Amino acid sequence: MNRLSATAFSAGAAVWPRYRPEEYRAGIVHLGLGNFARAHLLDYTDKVLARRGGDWRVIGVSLRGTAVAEALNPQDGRYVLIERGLETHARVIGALKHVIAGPRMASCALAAMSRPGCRIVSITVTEKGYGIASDGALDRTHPAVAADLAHPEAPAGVIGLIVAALAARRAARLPAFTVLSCDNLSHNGQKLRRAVLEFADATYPHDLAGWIAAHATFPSTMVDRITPAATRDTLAAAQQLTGHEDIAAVETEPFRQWVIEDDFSAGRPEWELEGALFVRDVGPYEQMKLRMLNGAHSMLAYSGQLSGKAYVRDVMADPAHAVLVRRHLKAAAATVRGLAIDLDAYATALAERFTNPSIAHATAQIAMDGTQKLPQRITAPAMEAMEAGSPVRPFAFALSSWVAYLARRDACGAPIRVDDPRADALIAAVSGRRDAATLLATIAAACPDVLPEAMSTGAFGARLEESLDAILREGMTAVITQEAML
Ligand code: CS2
Repeated sequence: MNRLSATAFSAGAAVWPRYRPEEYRAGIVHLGLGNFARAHLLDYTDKVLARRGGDWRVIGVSLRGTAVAEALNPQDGRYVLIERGLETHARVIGALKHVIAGPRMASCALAAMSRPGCRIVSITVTEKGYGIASDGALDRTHPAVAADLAHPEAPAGVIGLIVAALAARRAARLPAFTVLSCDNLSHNGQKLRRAVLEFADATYPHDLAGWIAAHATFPSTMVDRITPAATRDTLAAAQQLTGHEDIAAVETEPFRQWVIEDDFSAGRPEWELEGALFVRDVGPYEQMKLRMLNGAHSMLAYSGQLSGKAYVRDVMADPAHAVLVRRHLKAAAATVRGLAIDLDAYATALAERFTNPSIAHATAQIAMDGTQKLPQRITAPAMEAMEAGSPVRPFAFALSSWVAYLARRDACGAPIRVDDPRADALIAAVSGRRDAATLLATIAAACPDVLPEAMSTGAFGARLEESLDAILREGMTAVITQEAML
């Protein structure tokens, strides 16, 4: 069977580009071309190109491995996006121009970002990919940041690349691009700006930081689309839907949302034509989404993993567990301020999205990188709920589920390695310690940004210990049933 490409004849049930992608040049360099970017930024951009045209195609960058380039470049950047809801819809995306991928390609990425046509550098590298500490400062111990600080002329990390590209643009008298972070960090643009300026200050003379501060913009964004990792089934479906082999196909849900601060230094596609919402302050939207959707996700991922549920939909199929999801959504909603949105309706819609039987979203995938995710998803709302006197039990349950997940043992009684950039510290904290009080104390000492003193002591600390103790003694399934009956 032939591979999908720019010259492939349209076949199958998929919708093929209704414009000629090759007529347009690239205007966006996207760092971190994973499934999410392919289901979100590229989907919006592709639809706007089909309506309006413009030099806004996307050059994708993925410096971790060459697989993305090997999949997409022979396909001329084409891939099929499969939306799975009550019905299945598939569209061949034409907005991706080509991909620069692999650890040795950082200089090519830098060249693409330094070209006159690059007007936006957008980013989805996940929370851990930046090198930004939870307080928003540059994390100089982050491996990519440390390497780029030592060799700022040959960067390979996000912040180093942005600074070097902006330095090259300034030297060439080119305008600065907009830096558009699309990851689930709170105040993503604002934090990235601070870290970029700190890096520029430490590495480049002649006040590059001042030039960046004056000319580049860093709008914050809230992004949303549940996009599981592609599987063999995805590729089989892609083949059936397009009549071609596509090894870069992505599956996603029908829902999508994008809220963006309208602050672009060098223009932007009219994403609002496709439903993106441009606002002055993304803060409240981002609180709503991070605390409700992502917070509930993290809770159900750890408790799901510990009660034998491989997918989010399996959690929702267990009535008691689904009660805990709704309880979490309600407690999180109580901490969201400043939005004229019906949060009950938003919570109901989230529970429906989690239930989607056609989306196989692995709880193991969401459980990854807890130390990077929990501060904005659970810790921040829990602290605010404590101060406001609103319900905190759901937050305590989420955190005790995480600690119990970290403390899992294999058949030989050894701790199971977790996927987290701070895995070493976490494993050291849980090894040999089996009672709830000691586990909580060691985790709090290792991760004060997840479990600050105010939460590991006092009334919240006592609730946390009681909850963890119950999970360790009675097992997660029993605790879910008990909690749901309260
Ligand atoms: C999930 C998110 O993996 C995770 O941690 O919570 O990727 C989530 O699916 C997206 O943010 C949805 O927009």
